[in-house]
Amino acid sequence: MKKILVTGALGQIGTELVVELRKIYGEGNVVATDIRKTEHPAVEGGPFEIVDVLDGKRLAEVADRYRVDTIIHLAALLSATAENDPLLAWNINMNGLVNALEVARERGCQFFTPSSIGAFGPSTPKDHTPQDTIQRPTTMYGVNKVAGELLCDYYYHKFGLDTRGLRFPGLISHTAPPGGGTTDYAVEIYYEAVKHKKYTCYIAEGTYMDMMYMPDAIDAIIRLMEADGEKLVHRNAFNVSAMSVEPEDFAREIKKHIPEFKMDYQVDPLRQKIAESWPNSLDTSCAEEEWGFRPNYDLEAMTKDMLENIRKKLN
Ligand code: AKB
Repeated sequence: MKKILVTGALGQIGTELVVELRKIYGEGNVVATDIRKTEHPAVEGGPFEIVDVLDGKRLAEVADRYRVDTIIHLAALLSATAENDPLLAWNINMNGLVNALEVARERGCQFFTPSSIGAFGPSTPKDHTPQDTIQRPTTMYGVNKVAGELLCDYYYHKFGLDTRGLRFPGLISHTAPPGGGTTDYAVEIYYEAVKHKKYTCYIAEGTYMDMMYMPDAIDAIIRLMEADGEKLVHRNAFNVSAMSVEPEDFAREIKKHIPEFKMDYQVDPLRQKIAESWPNSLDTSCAEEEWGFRPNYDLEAMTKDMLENIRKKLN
C-alpha cells in the first residue's frame, strides 16, 4: 500500500485529490500538508500537517514521521498571480519544487508534480499542440513550468527518481475554487450563472483554451502514478485535455439549462495576454498510448454536473 504525502493539499487540485486518494489507499496513508489549516474534509479525514514547501527541513521531517514512499507536490502559484509577483513565483514554484524533489530523492519516493498548458508560448503550434514541440513561454509561470518539467526529467535521468507529471489545462470544479489562474473564468461562469444568471467574462470572445473537469484530472493523476513505468516515454509532462473551448461555448451550454443566462465581456489585459500566448488545443495521443488517458466528461456532461452540484451547494 502506498504512503503518500501531498503538498498544497488545500488548493484546487489537492482538496479533491486527497479525498480520493484516501478512499483508495486508506485514510491513514495519505498525509495532507499545506501552509495553512482550514476546515475541510481533506484536513479532517486523515493526517494533516502544516508545511511551508520553502522549508525543506520541515518537509523532510514530516516525510520521515509518516514514512512516505510517494510525494505529490502541488503547492504553487498560478499564472496570473505569478505574473503580478514574478520573483515570489520563482521562489515558491522553483525552490518549493527543488525542496520536494530533494526530499523524494533522499528517500527514494515516487514523485508527481503538475505542469500546465502555460509551459507553451506564442511560438508553439497553437492547434493540436504536439507532446514534443517548441516551449518558449512568455510568462513567469510558464518559465517555472518548463524548468520544472526539465528538472523532473533531470532527477529521473541523473538519480533514477520515479518522477511523473501532466500538463494540465484549465481545471473546472465545484468543490474548491481556483485562485489566480488565467482559466478561472471557466469556474466563475457556472457560479455566476446559478447565482445571478449573468456573467462578465474577463477573457475575450473567440479565445480558445483547453479545459478538463476535475474528476478526470484526479483520475489522470492516479492512473499515471499507477502506470507501468517501463511503458512511459514522456514521464513528466504529458499533454492532457478533455475539451478546447472559447467563452461562448460555456455560455451556449449553460443557456440550455438556464435560458435567461447572459454573458458580456470586460477583458482583463493581463489574463487575455496570457491566454493568447497559450495553445488552442493539445494533442493528447502520447498520454492515451503510454498509460491509457481517457477523460469521461465533455462540455455537455460537465456543465450538467457543475450546475447540479452548485445548485445543491447554494441551496
Ligand atoms: C492557470 O490558469 O494558471 C492554470 C493553468 C492552466 O495552469 N489553471
